[in-house]
Amino acid sequence: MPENTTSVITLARFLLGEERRHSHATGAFTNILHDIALAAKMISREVNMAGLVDILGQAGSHNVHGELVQKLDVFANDVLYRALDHTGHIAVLASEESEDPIPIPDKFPVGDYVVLYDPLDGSSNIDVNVSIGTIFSIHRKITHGERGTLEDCLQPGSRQLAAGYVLYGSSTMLVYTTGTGVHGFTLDPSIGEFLLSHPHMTIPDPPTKVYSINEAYYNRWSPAQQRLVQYLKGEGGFGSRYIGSLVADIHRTLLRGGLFMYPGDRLNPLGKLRLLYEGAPMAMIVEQAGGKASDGVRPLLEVQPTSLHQRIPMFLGSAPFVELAERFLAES
Ligand code: P6P
Repeated sequence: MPENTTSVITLARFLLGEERRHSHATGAFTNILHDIALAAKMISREVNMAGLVDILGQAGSHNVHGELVQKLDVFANDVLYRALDHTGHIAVLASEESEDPIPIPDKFPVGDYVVLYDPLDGSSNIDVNVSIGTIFSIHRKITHGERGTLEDCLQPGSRQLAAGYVLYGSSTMLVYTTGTGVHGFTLDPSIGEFLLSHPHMTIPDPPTKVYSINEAYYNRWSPAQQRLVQYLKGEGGFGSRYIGSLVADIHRTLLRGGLFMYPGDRLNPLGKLRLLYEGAPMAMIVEQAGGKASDGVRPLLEVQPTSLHQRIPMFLGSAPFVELAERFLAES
């Protein structure tokens, strides 16, 4: 065997290995991750074709947040629903694109798991070919009825069984954690398989001194937030990188280290990003990779959701940098 060859491990093979390590595993969990991966392959195909077919442009309708919906958004939302609705593992679904929880149709069996997803985050970047992503979060049902309810969706991030994202970039990557580390898989479109490419992803130490924030909102920030960014770009000696697509910005932060911030401001005190579909899953991933995730005051994973689409300020990345941000923000 040639030196330094790496084994070819498909996502399916890896999931089976993980399942074997948990004696109580029923395989339902493995199947859900497999179903999400199938949807990801279909979305990847459309995203990569987007520039070639008339799928770009606004679908005309608006989502629950008043944002224009792009046709790929609609496609991604539909594909994820159809990959999960009939499997018999799901009690209830929730999508960032849907106002209310999505029940499993009566004609299908239900199960014990809750899947929340942002089907295509960063979709405003589709037309300019900037990386976009799918984000997912998996909980166990906590109510006693057969079918899941809103209460099953409103669980704190600390109770997530799994979280992950798919990054549709120069390559399509699926990154997920089930609480025992973070693992990355790269899609080989020629064979339609996600292959293990980034086992046990951990944020580098020492981290790269990069901060990531949209500075166009500087004048709306609190004085403490302004002082923090002034320090980072001045005395702190940080560089700046901001893609404006959460999955891409977080993926870079995982691989290089740094500090991603989307703070609240005087117009939007809780910021723009959603706790259930963006904050909680990304917080689980970053913390499982050895980083830290905060809302500026407390751990993101401890925030108890009160509504399906509530927003949350986000400070994620290398632990020393998140702690630095918290210290600055603690000063009035
Ligand atoms: P802003 C993309 O629209 C998104 O939802 C996230 O992917 C991204 O992190 C954020 O919004 C960018 O927002 O206000 O900087 O354009």
